[in-house]
Amino acid sequence: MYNPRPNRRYVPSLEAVGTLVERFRRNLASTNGCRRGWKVIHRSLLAVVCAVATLLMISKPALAQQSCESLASLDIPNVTITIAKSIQTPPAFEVPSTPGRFGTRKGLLVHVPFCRVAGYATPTSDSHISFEVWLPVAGNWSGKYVGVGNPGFIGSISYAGLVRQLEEGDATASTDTGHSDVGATSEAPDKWAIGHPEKIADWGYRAVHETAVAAKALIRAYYGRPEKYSFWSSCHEGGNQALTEAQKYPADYDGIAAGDPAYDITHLQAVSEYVTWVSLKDGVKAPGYIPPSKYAVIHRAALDKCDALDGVRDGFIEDPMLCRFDPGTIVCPGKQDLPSCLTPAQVHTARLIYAGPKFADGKQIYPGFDPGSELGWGLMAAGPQPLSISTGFFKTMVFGDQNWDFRTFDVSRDTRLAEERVGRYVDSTDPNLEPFKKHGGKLLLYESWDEAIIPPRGALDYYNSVLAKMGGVKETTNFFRLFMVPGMGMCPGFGMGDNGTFNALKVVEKWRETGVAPSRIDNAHKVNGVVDRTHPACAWPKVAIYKGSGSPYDAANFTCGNPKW
Ligand SMILES: [Ca+2]
Repeated sequence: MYNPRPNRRYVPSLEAVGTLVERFRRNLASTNGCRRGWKVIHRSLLAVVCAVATLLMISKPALAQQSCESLASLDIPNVTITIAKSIQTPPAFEVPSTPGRFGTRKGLLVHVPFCRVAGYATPTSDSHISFEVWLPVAGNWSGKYVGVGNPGFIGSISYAGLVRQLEEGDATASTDTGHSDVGATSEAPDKWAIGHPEKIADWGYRAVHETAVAAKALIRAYYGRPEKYSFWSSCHEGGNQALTEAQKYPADYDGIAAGDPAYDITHLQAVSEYVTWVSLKDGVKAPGYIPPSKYAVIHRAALDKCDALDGVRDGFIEDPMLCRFDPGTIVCPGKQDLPSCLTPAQVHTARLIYAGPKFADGKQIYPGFDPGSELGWGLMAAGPQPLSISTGFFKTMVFGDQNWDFRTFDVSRDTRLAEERVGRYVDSTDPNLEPFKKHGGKLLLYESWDEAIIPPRGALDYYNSVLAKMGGVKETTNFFRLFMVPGMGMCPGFGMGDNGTFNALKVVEKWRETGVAPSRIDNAHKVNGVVDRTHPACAWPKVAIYKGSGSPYDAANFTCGNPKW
């Protein structure tokens, strides 16, 4: 078994080597300096000096490998290490269970030996960003660092993600994003944010970056060399963290997969709250309330209208943006309220969900939901309680009042308030990805057309804004690609109601490591663990096109092409 030992007696420290290199740099400036010096100093002596200096400048010096326990005293600015401990297996290591909505269940096991480091970062006086960095023993290390993301306003470390990556052989890290949501409830989920703008900023963009910085310092110290590549793959808020990193900290990651990103937080929370408000503001007995039993009725009608538009009736609407479905076509006859149709008031509610919210001046705040999404409306619209995520956002981050009543929501006015009060902390909408591109980064953005909380067109909006900023398709698709995924559920393959095999991390790793951009990602859909269909996702704007024969439930019978419909 590998047993890392400090070996500092025989290897100069990084600081010492750096000082030596810097001294040569200053004295000689460059190899041009060597050539000039050639004329005035003894040739053989200077040749040796120049050769040594050049070697030192072009080759990264090997660092000493430090023991796991010695990482406790590693000096990282604004970081305190609280645990640095070698975990030997077997027996399997049981991850400490943690309470909270997103806490860790008992019985989560790690089967491989590793160095467990825990600590916290304090970039501001109000910050306390807890993190854990897990380092496989050197013989098991893939050479990669993979950051683990957080869904929602999560205030706990994602141990399940750490276990997954560690057992893949990756050095990995997760943060609680600077707050704990232990004790939070659906009614008052995010009280940590009230009166703490710096904690909102930590959640909004800083915690993931601080964690990446600490993780990389620990990696360099433990293995004696930096990671070969760093990757990020996560979904929902983790997808927003992905886009935030690409925009604000382009050197943190070499490859980033952003899934169903909670893009443009203030406007996204506005559309979620809007849907919950239009559905539930008058209670579940109001005429406009759509009982969840009718979602399937609306979904069936949408499929009847639009499934075949893409050339094959297979249960998927390949491009919902071309679907002109009006729920008014299934209005009940007379004034009846039957299970198989909608009342006029319910038609009105459904139309608002499809349309999405607008500012008072008519400008769209965020896109609405597309035809085909109906089976997922329950999270926002079933009630009787409003959606806790967006209601919690307005209660605490915008109004600072846990008693704020969602029925008073005014989407235009309150979205402006959200922009004004927290937009600078939480919104990452910068289309300029030039620094990330120059870093050599690859960005895979994927979005499920089935999203039940995040309108899928938000991802398209961001993609199109980057296309415009970066100079078009050619200049963008060599480092940034979008995949719109039909019919595979939210965050396909990401373990959230996981019923697919979409592995975005593997795709972006391959892209970064081989330089070959993905143009098609085949997915398998499972029922009770058994694959019942496969289907391709294509690099936007291409879509899956049925070849005209064979099973429509087999990806082999589709090509990626430009829509002909
Ligand atoms: Ca279809």
